[in-house]
Amino acid sequence: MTYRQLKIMILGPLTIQVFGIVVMMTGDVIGEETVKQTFVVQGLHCPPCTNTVEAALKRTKGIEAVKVDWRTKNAWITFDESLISAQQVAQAVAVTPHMMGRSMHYQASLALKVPELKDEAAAKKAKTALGDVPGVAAVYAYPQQQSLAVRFNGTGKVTTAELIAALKKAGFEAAPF
Ligand SMILES: [Cu+2]
Repeated sequence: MTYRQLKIMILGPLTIQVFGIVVMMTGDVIGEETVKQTFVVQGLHCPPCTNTVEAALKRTKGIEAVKVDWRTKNAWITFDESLISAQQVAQAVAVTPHMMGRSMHYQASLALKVPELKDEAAAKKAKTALGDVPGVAAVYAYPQQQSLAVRFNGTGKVTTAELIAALKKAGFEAAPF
């Protein structure tokens, strides 16, 4: 056996082991449940408000990227749902101090795409299905855009997957917007 072969024999398993530890250590950070979702933000009073909300969310554990768009009032947020749920993301927006002072508040609703949401009857059915999920405060349906927005209350950890499952039970296929 040459020295080279010996080195491979010893270092091979060692490398795998070290790599295994690295994977274990970074598992929390990388996560397997990273999702990018659209929230509709209310309370944006002027363009700098988008920076206020972005800065607060960037400091929040589990949120990896965020872009708040002044024109559409949409926030595109990338987060790891094994660390922070959609409801908790909305809560993080709600507790962000408003740049105009305490009389104003930011609020975020999760947008979902529901292709079968074509008329008022379907909208009513979908709203009822989601309204029954604890943690959901209100549901707004937009049949023309085949989408809906979910507003959460202050306590709970409802995930997007749970909302999609509740819609599926009611006969709707839904996906993050
Ligand atoms: Cu502002």
